[in-house]
Amino acid sequence: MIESKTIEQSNGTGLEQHGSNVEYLKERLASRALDFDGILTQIRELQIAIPSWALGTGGTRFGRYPGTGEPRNIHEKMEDVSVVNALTGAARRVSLHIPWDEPDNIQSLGDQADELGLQFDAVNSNTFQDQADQAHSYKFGSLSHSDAAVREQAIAHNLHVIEVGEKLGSESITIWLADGSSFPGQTHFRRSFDRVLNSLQKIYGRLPEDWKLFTEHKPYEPAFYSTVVQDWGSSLMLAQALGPQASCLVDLGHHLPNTNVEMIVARLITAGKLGGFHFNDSAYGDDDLTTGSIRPYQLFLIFNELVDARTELGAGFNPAYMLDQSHNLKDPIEALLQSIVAVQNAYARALLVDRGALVEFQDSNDVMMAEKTLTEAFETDVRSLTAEARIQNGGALDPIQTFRDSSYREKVAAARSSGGYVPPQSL
Ligand code: AFD
Ligand code: MN
Ligand code: MN
Repeated sequence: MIESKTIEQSNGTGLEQHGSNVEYLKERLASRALDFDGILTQIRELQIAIPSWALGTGGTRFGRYPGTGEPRNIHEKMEDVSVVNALTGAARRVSLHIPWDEPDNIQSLGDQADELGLQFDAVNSNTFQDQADQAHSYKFGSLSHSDAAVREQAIAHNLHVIEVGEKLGSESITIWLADGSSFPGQTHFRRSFDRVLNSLQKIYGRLPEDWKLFTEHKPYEPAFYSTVVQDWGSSLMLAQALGPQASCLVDLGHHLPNTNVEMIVARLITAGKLGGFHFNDSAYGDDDLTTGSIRPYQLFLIFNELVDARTELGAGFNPAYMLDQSHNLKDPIEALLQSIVAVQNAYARALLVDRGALVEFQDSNDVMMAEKTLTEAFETDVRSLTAEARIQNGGALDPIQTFRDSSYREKVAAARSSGGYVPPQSL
């Protein structure tokens, strides 16, 4: 069982019911020639990184309504991540945003991570905001800027982010650029793109040997007319030009409405350039809503591509998973727990797809049965399967309820309002 100093695990009376649910599902899966234990192991191995910026209450450009007991610094955020990990057994890694969560003391952050059983995932650079001490503004771009001095500053920032990550044991950097234009004529499309590639080449040239570099595309916002890394095609061009350590990161919210994201995933797999995901959900744009809250079927179809690719490509096919959400209304810890469960459920369902049958139906053009092969898996109630994976990983049967029962938020609210970082032992 994962130890958290602040969460008491009480899977309680629900366990008995859970046991019979598991037995029932086992029988059902056996009748479909599916191996419950093998699938369970795969779900237990799924890890989803938590970004440091997801622990505080998010906001919109219209306002922010902070909750009580929000973490005030990276140490308190680490403590919150350890709670998410304790309840799910699936969130061992933290993705740092620099400079928002740049540690004053890298050593003490590393020590805290060790103590909490956490590790560091991709580091994220930020050239979409000006920082107090910087010489040049990013108002008109960063890695694509027309002025070489601004580009150099943005390159130096990315190199610094890599340096911080190296000290903490990260092995990848994710670069999302706000660079773009809001009016026709504002920028030269081809030259801007060339400048981004050129700048990225300088960063890539200094990338540690065992590191990966992910480029994240996004169609609009904050630039409203064009963005330099607008779509997966642009991202793929960059990754291909950079080299083998570069690949594309798919943020589910970074597509225009009705885009077939699962097909993009398949294309990037074919190109050998699918680096990872930022999971979230959206109805319109980069809404950063809870994963699986709007289009659970799409999430399943994405995992269907991933499971299919893994079946063919083996363990070497290993994209990075992270939640990139903004929690405006929900308690951030609860929203993260909900998202992890949603990802686990989508993955579990994808593991149930009868791949042999699917290929046969596809090849014989039996549209109905091919589609039914997917819906059969999607409509299976896998909740007891993913709950079992969590329990076996030391987590909770019902993470949100267990979190509420623990009164963690109330406890930290008291400690956090009293000022200073309060180590968890004293809660
Ligand atoms: C952006 C991107 C990117 C970035 C994050 C920062 O998705 O992942 O790091 O949000 O808030 O929209
Ligand atoms: Mn993202
Ligand atoms: Mn985003």
